[in-house]
Amino acid sequence: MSRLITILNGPNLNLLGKRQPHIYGYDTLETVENNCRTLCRDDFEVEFLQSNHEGQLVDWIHRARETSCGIGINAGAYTHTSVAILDALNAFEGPVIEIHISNVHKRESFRHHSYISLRADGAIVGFGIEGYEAAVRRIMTVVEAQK
Ligand code: CA2
Repeated sequence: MSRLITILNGPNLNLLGKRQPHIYGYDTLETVENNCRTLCRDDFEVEFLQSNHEGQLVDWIHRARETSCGIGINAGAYTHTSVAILDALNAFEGPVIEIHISNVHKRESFRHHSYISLRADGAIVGFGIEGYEAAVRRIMTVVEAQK
């Protein structure tokens, strides 16, 4: 069984730590990636990806069908718009955990609906960047239980 966990990040998350720290904090995506890798130690591997393009995220989800045991996804604004990402996730068989750094339910109403949630096995919102480690931890637990 694969021991690779795919963490996907959608549009604008490359700006993490560089803009709007009052919403998203001061840590960069590189720090988040390092935190996830540290958590996995030698037990699992992490591939940590970011794209501003919907189709690229879809392609990575397709690839994960062959390579990965679980997906953590912060689809950014595509969370609220993308049936294409939902369809791709529906074709992935392992655990899918949805991540949002901010508490989307406390924000504008257009952020309250998530297409990703129609597929996700769990969701973490409003825990800041700690949500990524929680997602990785959950995927490791689910995958270990399947052995
Ligand atoms: O809270 C989250 O993680 C979001 O997925 C972030 C998205 C937003 O559209 C979702 O509604 C909630 C936005 C990501 C933009 O990230 C930035 C980070 C720093 C500076 C500017 C944008």
